[in-house]
Amino acid sequence: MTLEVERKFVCDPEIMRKLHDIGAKCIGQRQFRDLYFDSPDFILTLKDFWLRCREGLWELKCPAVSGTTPDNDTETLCTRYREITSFPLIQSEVSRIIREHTAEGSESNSSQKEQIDKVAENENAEVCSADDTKWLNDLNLVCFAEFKTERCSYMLERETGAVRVDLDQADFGYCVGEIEVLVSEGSDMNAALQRITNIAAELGLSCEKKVQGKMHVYLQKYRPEHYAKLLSAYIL
Ligand code: V4E
Repeated sequence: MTLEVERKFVCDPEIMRKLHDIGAKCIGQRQFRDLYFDSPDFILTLKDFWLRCREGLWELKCPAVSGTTPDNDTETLCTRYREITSFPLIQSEVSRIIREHTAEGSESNSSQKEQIDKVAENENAEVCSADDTKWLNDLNLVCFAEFKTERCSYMLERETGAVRVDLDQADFGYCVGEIEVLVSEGSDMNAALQRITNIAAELGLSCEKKVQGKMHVYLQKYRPEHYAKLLSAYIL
């Protein structure tokens, strides 16, 4: 399983020149549309799970167990998530979370529970395609965020490994940069964090507060109730 470790940063007007100066190679520019899904009472995101469909490809970002309490700037400024991209795995993981939540309360009736179980057991696997919405309906999942991003991606090759930098411009008027390293679960996390810190230093980024992601700004702007719930649960 892959872990995505990343640090977001504020893009200043000089960022492209700085990337060029430190030897970053532009590896492409693309535009994509993201749709994010959750239950109407935010079961997934309140547990820090992010279910997304990007141009027909599904992904579930799950909180990675850090094992340590953030005690330095690197830890605090970086996020890490486990990424699941296999559609059947996403379905079973999402239905497990919803089922567990349902078992804790008594909100669902028996037919809803049956539908959740069907998705969990993946009975629909053969008929599900990326744009199939039946499984979303069965789990009572709705789209809570939809936006387009224009992304310029760069790659930096260092002795310790490659580091990716993405510059994102969202269609609701927010720009953000990300320094990102992908690591396999169980590999040296401190080394990954150090690679990110080194690139941040090369780019002259100061040790500032954690920078808001696109979702943070989107929810604040368009979904204030959802945003408030996540803030009070310390998810954002
Ligand atoms: C994990 C997460 C969300 C899902 C989107 O993640 P993000 O990496 O911000 O988006 P994007 O478009 O860069 O995805 P990629 O192309 O890298 O797959 S939305 C909110 N979160 C949680 C979160 C958080 N709590 N704090 C920060 C700084 N970022 C994300």
